[in-house]
Amino acid sequence: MKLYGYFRSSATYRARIALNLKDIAYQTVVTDLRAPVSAQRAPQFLAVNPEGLVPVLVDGEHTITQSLAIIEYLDETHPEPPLLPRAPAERAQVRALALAIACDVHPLNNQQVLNYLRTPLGHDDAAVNGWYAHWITRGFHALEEQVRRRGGDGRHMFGATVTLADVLIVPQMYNARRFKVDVAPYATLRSVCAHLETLPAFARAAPEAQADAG
Ligand SMILES: N[C@@H](CCC(=O)N[C@@H](CS)C(=O)NCC(=O)O)C(=O)O
Repeated sequence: MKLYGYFRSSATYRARIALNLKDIAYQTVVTDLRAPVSAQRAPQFLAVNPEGLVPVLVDGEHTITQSLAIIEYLDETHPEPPLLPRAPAERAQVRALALAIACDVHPLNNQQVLNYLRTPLGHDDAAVNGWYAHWITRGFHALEEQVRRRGGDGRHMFGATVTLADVLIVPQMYNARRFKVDVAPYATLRSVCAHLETLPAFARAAPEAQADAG
């Protein structure tokens, strides 16, 4: 398999974690998102994904965009270890935690949105950083409450094994720290991430462990 991605892209980080959890060998196609390279807007990349976003997974004749679609594809084609519980109500709970990150936090803070706030909307770095922190804080506040109420094991977002929700929280926590958002109030989320980051599948997927890190 081939994964188009960038070391610091948190959506790519999710896909790397899932590939590692499933013990699937893959080759990275480095897609440097930084200006002036902006490889995601090059015609060769747009031919692969017209959205101009990473990650993209290529598995034989299949080209799959969107990190959640990629992760569910991997979970369906490589069922062990499962990333979703068996019971429908529990699957829904795990998906809800993951979607709270993937739909309600991350899209507001991705690079193209931050760039648009700067140009053409004219916001300065302080305003853009405030925007970034606002959406993470809102999302983390709700997630902390949901995970805490459920009285989990303090090592996972849901239950006592790694799920899709865990695959999503670690890259989002990385983003929060990278942008110096105060994560002190989210003791449960921090404890979950501290445990998950020690697992080899997560550690090998970390941005600083990638060949293109720098
Ligand atoms: N919903 C998409 C989001 C993908 C996304 O936002 N990717 C970012 C990196 S984390 C990207 O490619 N940004 C390039 C840009 O904004 O120009 C997914 O989950 O795959």
